[in-house]
Amino acid sequence: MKYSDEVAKAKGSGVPIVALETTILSHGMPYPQNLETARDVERIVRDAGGVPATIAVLKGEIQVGLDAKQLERVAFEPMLKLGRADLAYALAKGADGATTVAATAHCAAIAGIRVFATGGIGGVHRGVESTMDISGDLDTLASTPIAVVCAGAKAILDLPKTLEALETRGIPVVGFRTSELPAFWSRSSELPLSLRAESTQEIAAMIDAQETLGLRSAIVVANPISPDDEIPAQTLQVQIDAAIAEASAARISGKALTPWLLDRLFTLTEGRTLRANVALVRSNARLAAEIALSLRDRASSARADARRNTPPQP
Ligand code: PSU
Ligand code: MN
Repeated sequence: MKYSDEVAKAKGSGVPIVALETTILSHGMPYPQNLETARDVERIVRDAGGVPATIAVLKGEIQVGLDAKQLERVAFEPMLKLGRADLAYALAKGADGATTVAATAHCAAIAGIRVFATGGIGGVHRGVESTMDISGDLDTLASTPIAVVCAGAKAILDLPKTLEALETRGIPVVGFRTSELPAFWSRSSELPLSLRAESTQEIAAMIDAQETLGLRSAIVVANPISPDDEIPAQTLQVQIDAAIAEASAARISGKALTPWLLDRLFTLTEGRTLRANVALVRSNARLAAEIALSLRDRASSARADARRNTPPQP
């Protein structure tokens, strides 16, 4: 594992760090919009007072934080799509790979990073009855202590089953100022969430409590896309159905399915889904940085309390 200079320094000085994934760049968006988005999202985290740790595997080494050259490489060069199951292979082979939510969460947690921003997590695919296609993100999040800020799960998935699968795995899904699971490009899925937070302080308290309780699962923070950027669910429904039918007719499956559907929707909507995707990732990065700052504030006030309560040594 290698840290960028910026991340290494932040680790030493307690500056809040936000992990960022790279599959969304290399397999989820076309070039050059992916590179612009990556740079933008990193700047948003820095402007909020945090340090971005964009994660990828380069020449068989896990890079936590990428320099400008490395970021360009991830956006431009062909990369493997690395889930958690593929990490060891990429390391052994000395390969290049972009990390999914699962692999990024795992690497970030090992690096001691507690907050991670992405677009949408993977979940249960439609037609799971015949394909058994359930994203590895779900099982990883069940056993990886990190807060994942996302705009819910992609609407190309079976969202009711995804929510059930999260519940079964003991992964809390907390709506940020919403009582509904957001549907990625759309604010609403009409699926109720029972957990809701109004502030980043509440979420930070939840992250600390989860740790104190010895619970090893992630916390999914569901942050709806802003009303200005959303594509209403009904508008997209026809195109999503068409894209899924085409994918199935073309026998697209496995790792290729999610990137294929995202790319097809980009074409079918004449770029609207990509614009919404970029907007929601930016918004998630901002919220993640604010949560990381709230966590740091809790830690410093806990230290101040401890000092006050410790009698001076004779
Ligand atoms: N969210 C996006 N775009 C993406 C993804 C998520 O906005 O490309 C990626 C993430 O890396 C996620 C992966 O982990 O899709 C899930 O892929 P699969 O369904 O094959 O598990
Ligand atoms: Mn899959």
